[in-house]
Amino acid sequence: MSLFNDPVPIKPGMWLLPGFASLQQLKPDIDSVIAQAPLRHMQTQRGFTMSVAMTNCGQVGWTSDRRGYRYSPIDPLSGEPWPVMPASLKKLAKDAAETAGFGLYEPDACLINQYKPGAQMGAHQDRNERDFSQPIVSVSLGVTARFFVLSEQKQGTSKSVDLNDGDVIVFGGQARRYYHGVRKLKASSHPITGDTRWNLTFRVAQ
Ligand SMILES: O=C(O)CCC(=O)C(=O)O
Ligand SMILES: [Mn+2]
Repeated sequence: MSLFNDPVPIKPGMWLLPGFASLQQLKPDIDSVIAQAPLRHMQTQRGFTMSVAMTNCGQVGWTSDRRGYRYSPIDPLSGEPWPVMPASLKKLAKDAAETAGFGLYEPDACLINQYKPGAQMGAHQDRNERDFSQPIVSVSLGVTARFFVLSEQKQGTSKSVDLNDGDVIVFGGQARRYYHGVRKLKASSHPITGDTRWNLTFRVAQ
């Protein structure tokens, strides 16, 4: 492993792995997941439509509708199981977790987020998973976005990090319940993804 990929601490339990992921390697497998389970803008319980378009692969997928957030083994759009998590994606998540000091990571869910200019994700905790001892691995591809993190409280001063193509964040331990989100994506262009940012969020959900 090169020095370039040495983890950079963001907060206790939260690590940035600069340039750890390769868009060229992952994009065909992301496209294949999307061909099987199309991106969609989910509804929240309160009736808002999310600005980020999402889909999933893995044994379970994260979904939201007027009944709330949950993991489901079935894609509600198709009534079929979510696409299998491609080996390339799973390997990347396992390698990233290990590099950040979390060994034996076996994610069963990968949420794929697509951000177009203006899309954002408000401050939230990832808390629909059963086992909080397992970290989250979050991969950024394409256009740069500003990620922010708070603490276990939703208020207070946030710390911001610009996430560039290939950057990976791993958060576990005390950071596992930290509130985090993504600021409104600025209009910008990436040679491969155009105006788009992709994020892959791996979890051990069940
Ligand atoms: O897009 C990102 O960088 C964060 C995504 C996220 O926090 C989530 O999907 O829960
Ligand atoms: Mn999250």
